[in-house]
Amino acid sequence: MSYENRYSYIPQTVLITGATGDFGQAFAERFAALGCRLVLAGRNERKVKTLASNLESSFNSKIHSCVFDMKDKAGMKAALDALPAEFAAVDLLINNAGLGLGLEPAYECSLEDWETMISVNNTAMVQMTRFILPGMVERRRGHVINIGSTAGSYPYPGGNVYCATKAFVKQFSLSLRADLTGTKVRVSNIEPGMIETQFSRVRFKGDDEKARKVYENTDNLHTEDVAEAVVWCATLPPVFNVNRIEIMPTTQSFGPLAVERFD
Ligand code: 8X3
Repeated sequence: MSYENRYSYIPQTVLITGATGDFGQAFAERFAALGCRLVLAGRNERKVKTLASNLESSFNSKIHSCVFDMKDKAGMKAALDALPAEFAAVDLLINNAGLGLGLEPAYECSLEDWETMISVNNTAMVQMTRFILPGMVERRRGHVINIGSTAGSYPYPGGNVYCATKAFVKQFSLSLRADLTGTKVRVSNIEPGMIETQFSRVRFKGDDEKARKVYENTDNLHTEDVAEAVVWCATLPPVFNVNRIEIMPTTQSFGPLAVERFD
């Protein structure tokens, strides 16, 4: 059986937000290897163009680069309106752009960090989905894969708004399914736990030492592991909708609920 024949269904045009991030690059590589056309969205033009040209030379892929900031709704809309015809019929949207900022308690952390997380993880994600969805419904072909987090189900100290944004992503994904009954459009929420990426470096604002400690002295999962789950969902036969997948390294699990005790 050839590599491609392992798959029951292959999306034709895949739009990935946050394409130059660790997850984004891993997803882009896997879908490029499957021969999909890719729309790579990111805000750093040099990084988007470099990723595009690497994938073009490795996989001979057809790639369209979109450069805009997820917080810029007009820029997002303009980039989507300007998609060349051969990239316009997006049949897989991967809402991957997102970030965690800070790990301080709710009464001490930065309000601006909260606003940024809500803006990227939620507002921009729903805007992108709303722009792309009508075409999928009209063509009766499409799949929205959201990158949620185990943080959307299991709160932890300092997770405050990050956890809340990912709970929103989970419930939005499930609610979309309710609206999309009868349209043949699929929705999946992929919910990674601790994965060794730049996530902690961003969360700790470049404090490499703090970020490194998150992943030290344990066995970690990597971006390819999450990409495997995304590709699995996206290449199942159209009748098969994966609602949610939670992924954790075996080394990560659950702790007891906190109880305040008095002396
Ligand atoms: C990132 C996973 O556990 O750091 O979404 O919140 S976690």
